[in-house]
Amino acid sequence: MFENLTEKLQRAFKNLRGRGKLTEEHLDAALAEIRDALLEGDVNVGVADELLTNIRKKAIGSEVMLQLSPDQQVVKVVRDELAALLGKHAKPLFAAKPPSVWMIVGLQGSGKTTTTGKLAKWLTQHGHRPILVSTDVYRPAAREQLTQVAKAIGAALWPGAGTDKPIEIVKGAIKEAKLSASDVILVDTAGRLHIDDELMNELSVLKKELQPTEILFIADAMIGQDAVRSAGEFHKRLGLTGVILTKLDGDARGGAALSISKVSGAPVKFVGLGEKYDALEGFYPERIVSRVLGMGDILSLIERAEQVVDRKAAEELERKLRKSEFTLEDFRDQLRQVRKMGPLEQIVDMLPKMGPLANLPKNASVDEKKLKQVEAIINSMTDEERRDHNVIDGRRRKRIAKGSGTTVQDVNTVLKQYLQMRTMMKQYGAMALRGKMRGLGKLSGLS
Ligand SMILES: Nc1nc2c(ncn2[C@@H]2O[C@H](COP(=O)(O)OP(=O)(O)OP(=O)(O)O)[C@@H](O)[C@H]2O)c(=O)[nH]1
Ligand SMILES: [Mg+2]
Repeated sequence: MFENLTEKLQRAFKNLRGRGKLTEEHLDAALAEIRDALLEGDVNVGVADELLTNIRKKAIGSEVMLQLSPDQQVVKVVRDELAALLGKHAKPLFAAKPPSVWMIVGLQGSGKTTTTGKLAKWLTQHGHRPILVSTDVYRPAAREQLTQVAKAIGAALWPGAGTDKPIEIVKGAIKEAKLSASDVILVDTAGRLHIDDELMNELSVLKKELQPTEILFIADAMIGQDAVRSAGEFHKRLGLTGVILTKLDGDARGGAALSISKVSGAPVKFVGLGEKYDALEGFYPERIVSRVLGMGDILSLIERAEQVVDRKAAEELERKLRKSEFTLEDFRDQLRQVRKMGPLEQIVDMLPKMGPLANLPKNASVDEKKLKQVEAIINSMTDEERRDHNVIDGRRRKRIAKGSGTTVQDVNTVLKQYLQMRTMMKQYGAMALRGKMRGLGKLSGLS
């Protein structure tokens, strides 16, 4: 559903790749592209601009995450801000004492009746006993339509025969629910515009009498920003508990999904992705964000980096680098951090083979055993040796080799790599990760 947006965003990120450092100029160029992508994706202008302001602030103000390159850093900030925009996953609400009443409201043709069927199916699958009732007394055959829906999914239905007063119909359904131990009453309503006072008033009265736990606005994603606006109007008038976006299967832009909860003030609870009754999904912001960014691999890399990065240690390392105090001890800490990120093969696979990592062989085999060996060699040194490699003469090298079960040649290789890494990291200054990643590449060449 976000195909176009995803493609454009990826282009914007790509232009940041291979840059040594994130400058404001590059960032602004990327942000302009991101803005275009959002607007073309039919994201509400106000929402898009607020999002960009936040992204800019965070991208510039953020401490450099050592594990991430400039484009990955921007992806991370965009991901965080999109997640903040969409909020937390909102669960459907049930009454402490059943039956719960869920009112289904919205514009004409938005998918209310179909969604009522989908919800009944979802509830049944989650151990509930729903009963359906239609209060659409205006459109001929509307109630018959819901009867057919109930039949198709094998759900209970209250026909409400003998009256055409919505409130009477629902009261009958509540009685029936108590008799038949149904725990959720799904109230389908007639489509209406928020400016239709009489019909809006009908909903207010229903709300007052029924005390529903859910008033769900059914929004047709295909009408984009119009759906967003009417959700806001309904919310003002009725106090919605949630929004269900339908027809997302037919919407390649997805802007409504990104703006509707922010603009309307009501959380999206479900999305409809087709005409069938099982085409309903809970709305999970983090999944949506992953879909929008379409970068599963990089996102999981970012998550792993976040898990292991010890910010304090990173800052300390930066300070040392600036002062060229990077010792063998630090070298070992770096190795440990890299190893904490998980099986190295996986990490290397996730990295874009561009920029500083372009030199990594395609199927870089990073040998965990070799890394362990490096660590063993450094472990066999004395504190003094780890702090100042200059004291490690021939005799000491022999001792270290013996202590770590390696050869003098292995010890020499580690010292050489350490010195190379130190030089390189000095050159890159604060961009410590690059050094680390290169160190990684170099280590892979150990075997
Ligand atoms: N592709 C797709 N079509 C949907 C979805 N939800 C509903 N529809 C279709 O939208 C049309 C209108 O659906 P209804 O459920 O009758 O809409 P409604 O809001 O009850 O309409 P009124 O009662 O007349 O206001 C039907 O053709 C549905 O099959 C969806 O998620 N995806
Ligand atoms: Mg209907």
